[in-house]
Amino acid sequence: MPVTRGFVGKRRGHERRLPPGQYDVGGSWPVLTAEATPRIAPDQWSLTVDGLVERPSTWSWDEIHRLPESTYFGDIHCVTTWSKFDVAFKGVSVDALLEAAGPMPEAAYVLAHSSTGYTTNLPMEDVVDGKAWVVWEYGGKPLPREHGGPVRLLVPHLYFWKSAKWVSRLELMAHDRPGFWEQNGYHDRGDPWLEQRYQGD
Ligand SMILES: Nc1nc2c(c(=O)[nH]1)N[C@H]1C(S)=C(S)[C@@H](COP(=O)(O)O)O[C@H]1N2
Ligand SMILES: [Mo]
Repeated sequence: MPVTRGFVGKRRGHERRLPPGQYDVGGSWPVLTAEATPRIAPDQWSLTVDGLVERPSTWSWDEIHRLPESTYFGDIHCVTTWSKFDVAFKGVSVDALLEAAGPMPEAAYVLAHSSTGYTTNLPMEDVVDGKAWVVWEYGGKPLPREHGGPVRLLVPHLYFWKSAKWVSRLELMAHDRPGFWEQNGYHDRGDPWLEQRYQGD
């Protein structure tokens, strides 16, 4: 029956897009913050890439805007089970920052720091080759403060707790060091397709 086949095909497409245990949150964008939302003026903001790099580097708001612009259009997935389809972010790729800073061969992990004290850890493989961004625009508008504005990290292929809001530093390290949620029971890597929500998943 062609009609049944079409229906099944559509459902399969949707399921392919939604990682296991997730639902489509639709038009809203929930705010999830474990701390008070800071007010950071763009001219007070800066981002440093240091640790195991040849050239420790810091960019001001103006300086980071001079790097080649890069965009993400796609989906995001929160460990609290909402997923949001077709979001558009603009900023720079983490690759561009690393190219300037020159990671040393021993650099195997990154600890992303927020100016609020929040941290989250990532293997280098998860932030290179066009998989991670530092972003300041959402849907063509400045990134809202409650969502990490002026600038947040964006690692959309992992659960959203890896996308540190109000990002201020990327520290390259030889050894893995758990961040805030990873110390509090969340999975070390957080791949939504493997449902890596909590330690032991
Ligand atoms: N600095 C900082 N970044 C953070 C958090 C936080 O509490 N502080 N929460 C994380 C978590 S658990 C999630 S799910 C996402 C939520 O991002 P949103 O509020 O923009 O949806 O931000 C992540 N980044
Ligand atoms: Mo979260």
